[in-house]
Amino acid sequence: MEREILKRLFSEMLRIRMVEEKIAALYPEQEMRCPVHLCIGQEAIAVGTCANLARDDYVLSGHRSHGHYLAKGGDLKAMMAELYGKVTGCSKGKGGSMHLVDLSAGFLGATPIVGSTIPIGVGAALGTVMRGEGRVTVVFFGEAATEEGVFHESINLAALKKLPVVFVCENNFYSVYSPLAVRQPEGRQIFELAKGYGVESHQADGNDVVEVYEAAERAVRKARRGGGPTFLEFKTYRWREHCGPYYDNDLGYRSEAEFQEWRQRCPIDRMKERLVRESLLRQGDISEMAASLEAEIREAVVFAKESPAPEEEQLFDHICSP
Ligand SMILES: Cc1ncc(C[n+]2csc(CCOP(=O)(O)OP(=O)(O)O)c2C)c(N)n1
Ligand SMILES: [Mg+2]
Repeated sequence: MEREILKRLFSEMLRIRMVEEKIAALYPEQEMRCPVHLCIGQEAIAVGTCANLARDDYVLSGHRSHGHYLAKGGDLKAMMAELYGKVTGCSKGKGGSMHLVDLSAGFLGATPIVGSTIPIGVGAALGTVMRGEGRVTVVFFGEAATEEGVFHESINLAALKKLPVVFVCENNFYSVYSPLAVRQPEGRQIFELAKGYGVESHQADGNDVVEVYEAAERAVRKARRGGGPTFLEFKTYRWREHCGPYYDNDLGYRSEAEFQEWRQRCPIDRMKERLVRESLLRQGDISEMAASLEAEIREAVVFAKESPAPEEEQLFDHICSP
């Protein structure tokens, strides 16, 4: 793999991690009033996948969308302003963390209704084919979305019409506090579900950004040449609480030992070790990278905090389409 791509994958993961750590640090100030679902620990999936996409390809996401939005090239300042409910936010301050959108970056949107963007992604992909545009559409969702009927209807249509869609399932084993054991039959491999629809399907390590990149590369290339959809299941782990800035292993729905095991498999640390070992980056380069990201993030927070809230008379604008 080219050195520049490896470095880019690392710096983009680090950027998402630092943005979310900043959100977590500032959240207790109570100035961000929307719920936040952090993807800390899961960054490799967003980055490794989106690194294969062109700016005008499409991405859709769900409630845990900061990483997908940023990896697709969504505007950081507009995202931070959205979290602060400001008029300069990407949803004009009315959507919050779970309604990110940046059409200029091909990020068609994120919504909190689990599974709801899967049919929208498939419909968008159908549109691109009907218009002969050659774009690829990626839909990111958690493993719980595969328990919904809409997932099955959507993947069926994508298979039938050979649509250029890549379904990216982030299997972090939990839906809020419910482990897979109480939701799906023992022994099921989620990626096998897609095979039942005749869709090519693979499972890979979601904490290894190179593995993600290579799996996504094949899927995107296949979609682009008219070969139809692919389903990718990436195993990973959410580090923090389901919703909010804190850790919640003390609640007892998962064990501290399980968390620590995944903590050791941090996608960013693993990539950093590789880059240093292969002399692609020195510790000094990484510190410089972090300093420049810190400055960018600080600027975005200042922009968000200093931006005005929407005016009262704008309250009902942009709430639903005309
Ligand atoms: C249709 C629907 N049902 C339930 C919820 C409540 N809910 C929000 S996030 C979530 C967990 C989803 O788990 P998963 O898809 O695995 O994503 P993760 O949170 O693990 O990233 C649930 C049940 C919802 N938002 N939408
Ligand atoms: Mg999950």
